[in-house]
Amino acid sequence: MGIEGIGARVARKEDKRFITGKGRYVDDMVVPGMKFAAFVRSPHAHAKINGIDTSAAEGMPGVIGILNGKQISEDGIGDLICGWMIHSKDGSPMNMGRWRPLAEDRVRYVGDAVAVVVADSKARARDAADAVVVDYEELPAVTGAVDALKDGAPQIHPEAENNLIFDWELGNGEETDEALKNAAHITEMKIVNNRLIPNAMETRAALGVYNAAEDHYTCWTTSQNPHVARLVMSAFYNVAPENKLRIIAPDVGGGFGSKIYIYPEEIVCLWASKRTGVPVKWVADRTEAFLADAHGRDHVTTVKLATDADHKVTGLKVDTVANLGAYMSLFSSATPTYLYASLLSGQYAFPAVHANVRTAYTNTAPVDAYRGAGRPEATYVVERIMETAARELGLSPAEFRRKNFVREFPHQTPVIMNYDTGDFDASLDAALKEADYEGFPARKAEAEKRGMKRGIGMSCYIEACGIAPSKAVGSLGAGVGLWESAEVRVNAVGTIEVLTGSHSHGQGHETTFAQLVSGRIGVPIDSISIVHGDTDKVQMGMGTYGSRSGAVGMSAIAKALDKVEAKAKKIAAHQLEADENDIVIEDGTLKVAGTDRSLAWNEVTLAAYTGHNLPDGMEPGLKEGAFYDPQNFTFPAGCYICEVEVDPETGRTEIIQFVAADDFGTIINPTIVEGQVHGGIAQGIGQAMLEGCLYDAESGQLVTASYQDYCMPRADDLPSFKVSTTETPCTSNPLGIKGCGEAGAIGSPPAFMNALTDAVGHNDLTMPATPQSVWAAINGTTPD
Ligand code: MCN
Repeated sequence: MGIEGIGARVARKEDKRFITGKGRYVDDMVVPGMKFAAFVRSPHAHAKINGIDTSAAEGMPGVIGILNGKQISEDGIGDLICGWMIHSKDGSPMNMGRWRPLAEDRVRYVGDAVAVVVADSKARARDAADAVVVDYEELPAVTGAVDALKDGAPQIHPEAENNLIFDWELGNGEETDEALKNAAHITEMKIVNNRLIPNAMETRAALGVYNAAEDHYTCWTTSQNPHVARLVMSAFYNVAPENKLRIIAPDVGGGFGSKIYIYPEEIVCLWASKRTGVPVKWVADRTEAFLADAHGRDHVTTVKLATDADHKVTGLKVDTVANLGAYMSLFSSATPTYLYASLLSGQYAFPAVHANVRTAYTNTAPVDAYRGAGRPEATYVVERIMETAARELGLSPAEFRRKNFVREFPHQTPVIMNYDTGDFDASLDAALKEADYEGFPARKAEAEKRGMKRGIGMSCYIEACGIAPSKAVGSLGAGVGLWESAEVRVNAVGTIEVLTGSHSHGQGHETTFAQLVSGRIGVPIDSISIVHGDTDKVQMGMGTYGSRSGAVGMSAIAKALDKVEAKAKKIAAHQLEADENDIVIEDGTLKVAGTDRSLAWNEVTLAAYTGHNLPDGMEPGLKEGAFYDPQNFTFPAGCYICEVEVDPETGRTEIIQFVAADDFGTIINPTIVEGQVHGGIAQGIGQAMLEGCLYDAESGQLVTASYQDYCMPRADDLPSFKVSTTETPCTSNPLGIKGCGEAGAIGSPPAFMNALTDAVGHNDLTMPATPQSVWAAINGTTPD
């Protein structure tokens, strides 16, 4: 591959190893003497542990050790915590219950880990884990957040009375109430955002190795942010001191948020390695993934939208109950608060917005960020009610939205966010044109003749990526700042290694990050290596989530490149006897502007290391690092239009077309961006049409614990998406990038549901809108 800069459609460099089966995942790692872990997990949603009998299991073939919660406590391993402190509106801190890596006296959800067996094979470890007898005393369970907050609900943690974690608010409450009082029209809805299970292709895995000779720990793990894992395991969980702990996240087969957190299993594998004296590997099977990966969404919301006589929105009032599951996962408190309520203003100049959010413990798996993390939930609320209000007012949904768009930037919303740029008319216009919105009535009439119900719906989403700035998010309760680090190491021969704190697990960083460097220096893309995912190679980083790696990770690289280029120019100027300000870097050469005097890039890099002919006082070498702390979020936005046809005989919905017009600011690689949008839309349609995580309300059993019951979207559920982009560069990072990794999953569910409700002619449908529920909605019955 040659020189490929920003904007080039470069094929993903990393795909060669992925599609030829050469990726190296945690399960591919083999170390001498390695043994295998299997977890003993609770079959009950809520129970007291009266005792654990390991006698039968201990004698089974191949068993090396069986370890439990008492032992992990004895060794001083700390509680798992949520790192984002939220205060309730009365000023009190959130009520965080204790989460032990192995439950000691009580289990709180089906799948809660109680003990671990280490044996010489995976199968033997599993057999012995099945032979461990735990004496449980069952307790009543509650799985829904609304029920959990009712008087008399089973108490899950002594620290959280009535299971309430916090009762929090954001926005201008009085103005919103006033707007509702004076409204010409009020639209009101109850909205459920269904619970989802992440389902990354590679399940979670960990390989913990304690080296007693060096008193050193290594953990290979499926992490989106190995450095945060090291920091948290060291500073908070007391697993190992940071200087003696190496975390490696090699190739990771997708995460979608579910691999941000530090789960009990990686802690236990490291600790068990020290306890048993052997390296310990664990790879989740798919059932464990369903049971114990952090789930997503699960909000119940009532929302009111006030409009005046001129059809301008005057206020939005939102009341949400969010299910956080049995324990507070690492970022769980941020998702239903600052990542959710702060986007309830949407693309609109709403003068007043107020959100009240109550979060509850339930006897279900922990809930945390899942592709979009709060932003799909907010967009679903805003875009469902905007469409519904337009219908109630007899207006075109497009024109009602247009009437309320923000057009002046920067725009301060009533819910914290300050939108730097955007052009919402441009994406709406592009989507309307591509979807042939005007031609829809004719298509509907034609479908009716065939006995089919046709509907069209849209969503104009905005989201916030690259949480920033560190100082502000710190004051809002975040335990860490969300900057990023980079180091650009230029070799003597001119090839370049870029070390980054971002972590690629499907997003194509090895390609896009290299494009930035290739374009700036003029070095072939194959001469640039991206190094990530290993705390011994890259000192520190904040990792990948919140669609931040382009805007924040690449900006750190750009900052380091500035320093590299400045030094290279000084060297060239010295050798060419010119002023450093006259040197330009173009196509792999350093030229004196306006002359024919130049040096090749590799002549300069060689000079940097031979060190014979450098400016006086200059240190040899060419290697620079930078930390980049963004000053604002980026605000990608767009318009999605979905058109569906429903067969009233069967309730089956077919998506006839799906149009996406997105604004991601400057685009580094259009092919990668389109891939991100495609994947996101597929995930969003999965949520809207097919996927729903269900717990049995009485027993607390996970009913959807396999692919027989949990339906993921497949190719034949989806049309060929029509995607395009408009470009208003972001003003808060040097590259003008806005994040693209989550947009599809954020914008698509409301577009689909707006189309479907348009087709069936009423709003009584919730996600997932399965054929059964659509049929029932058409025929006026309630689905079971
Ligand atoms: N990019 C670009 N131009 C832009 C913006 C981004 O070319 N204007 C490129 C970036 O350089 C990067 C990719 O697009 O190669 C995604 O960038 P970005 O939007 O910054 O997102 P991140 O790299 O930070 O990835 C995180 C994001 C999130 S939050 C989830 S969830 C998600 C997603 O990425 N999980 C994924 N996409 C995923 N894709 C795969 N295959 N697997 C996952 O687990």
